[in-house]
Amino acid sequence: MAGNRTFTMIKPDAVESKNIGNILQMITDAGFSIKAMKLTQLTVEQAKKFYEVHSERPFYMELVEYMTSGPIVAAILEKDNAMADFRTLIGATDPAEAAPNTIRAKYAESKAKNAVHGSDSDENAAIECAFHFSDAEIVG
Ligand code: IDP
Ligand code: MG
Repeated sequence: MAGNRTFTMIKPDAVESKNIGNILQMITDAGFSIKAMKLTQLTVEQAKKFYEVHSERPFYMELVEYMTSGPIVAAILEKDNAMADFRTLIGATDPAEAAPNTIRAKYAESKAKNAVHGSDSDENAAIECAFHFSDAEIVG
């Protein structure tokens, strides 16, 4: 494998604002290879399960409602140091605090509607890739 893998979603706000292409361009320009990708819409059950770690947080139901409100693009990305480098590329959760030229600084609307997801550990990356893709859907 050329590097290791992380998982991303282009979230409903960024799909709605027609930034799928701009965000994929930033991702590939930063050296990530796309190993799997699909346009899909999460069910409430899927979103609740995906974000289960946040189930005690006050914003949990708002997050589930938002993540199921429209289509998303789910993808598996590969690069050396993929998880950490992708977190750097996306920037802080709140776009007001995200470094300039990060995906969230450029395309996120708010701390809730923040354009993209990125896995926060290699262990979670593997879980999240498997949550959305079968081995047969991963190329190479
Ligand atoms: P991350 O996406 O940068 O890892 P997390 O703290 O894991 O941030 O939160 C998961 C997602 O929950 C965020 O990306 C954002 O969409 C949403 N979220 C986080 N904090 C808040 C909040 O204070 N209000 C509403 N939504 C939030
Ligand atoms: Mg997180």
